[in-house]
Amino acid sequence: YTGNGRLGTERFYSHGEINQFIEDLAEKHPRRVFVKTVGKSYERRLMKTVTITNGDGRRNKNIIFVDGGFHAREWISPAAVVYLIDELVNNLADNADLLLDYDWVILPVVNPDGYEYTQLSEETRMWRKTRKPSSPDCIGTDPNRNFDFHWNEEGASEDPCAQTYAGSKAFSEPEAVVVSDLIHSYADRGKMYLTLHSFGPYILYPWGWSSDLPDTVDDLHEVAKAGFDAILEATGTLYEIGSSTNVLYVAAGASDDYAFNAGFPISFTMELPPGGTGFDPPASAIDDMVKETWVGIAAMARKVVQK
Ligand code: ING
Ligand code: ZN
Repeated sequence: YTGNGRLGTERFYSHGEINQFIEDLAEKHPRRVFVKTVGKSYERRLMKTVTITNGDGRRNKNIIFVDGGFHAREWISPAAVVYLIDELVNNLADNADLLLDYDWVILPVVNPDGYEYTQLSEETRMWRKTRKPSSPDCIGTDPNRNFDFHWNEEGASEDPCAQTYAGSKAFSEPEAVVVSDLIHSYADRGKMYLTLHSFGPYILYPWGWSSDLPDTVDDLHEVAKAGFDAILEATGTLYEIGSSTNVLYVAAGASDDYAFNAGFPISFTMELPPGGTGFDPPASAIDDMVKETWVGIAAMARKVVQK
């Protein structure tokens, strides 16, 4: 990475490189791009958000919040977030409508300790959880089971060695607290929460904690369908849409349920398509995958801003 505020799609980047990328963008576009350190991971990595605006200086616009990298091995997620940042900042001409009444707040890597751990070796490549010891014998909590909404009721494990360990209590993980604090600080003007995972392809909406559907399921479905249609037309990839529980499995304590309950009227987990053995698409697949993902996200955001 050359430090010029552009990150290509030819390889996966480290958490440090992604942080440097957003810092460089803020330096290059001081009226449009703002970086804030919002917390630290268990291993003390700095967690930074980048806020992207159109530079008109208007305050308190609506918010679209996007995060990636909850799960360590899902590398395509931070890659898609990096591409989204690049599009919004460096292609304002095509995306002006998405920034007119909206600012975008983005946390590219929620679980940087896990993400860095999976980059160490072949043996650690499939790590999912955080890296804080969970018992004398095991490490890590599933950050997407650690949120304080119906925490640990269904589809989470109480075994500290399990992949879906919910944690010793809700918000036992500093990384989940960082996301929760952001959700609350933007809830009053937050219009869409979007968290990128792999692998699907699915666009999932609440609830994950129960098979019940929210009262506003038609609104959720309409926005998801806009992403589905745009991706199908662009590449032919067929996403599946529905509530997490009904499409996938019941899982309480996930971030999308939490954001939705906190006031974000649209809240999705987008699970990008598989690659390689599932979680490990080769670097040569990044470019097509992140462009396809952006087509879907832009279409969903367009539906939201037009409402
Ligand atoms: N899948 C998500 C998981 O955390 C999910 C699916 C999201 C379930 C939201 C419930 C609510 O298990 C992956 N691949 O991480
Ligand atoms: Zn995941």
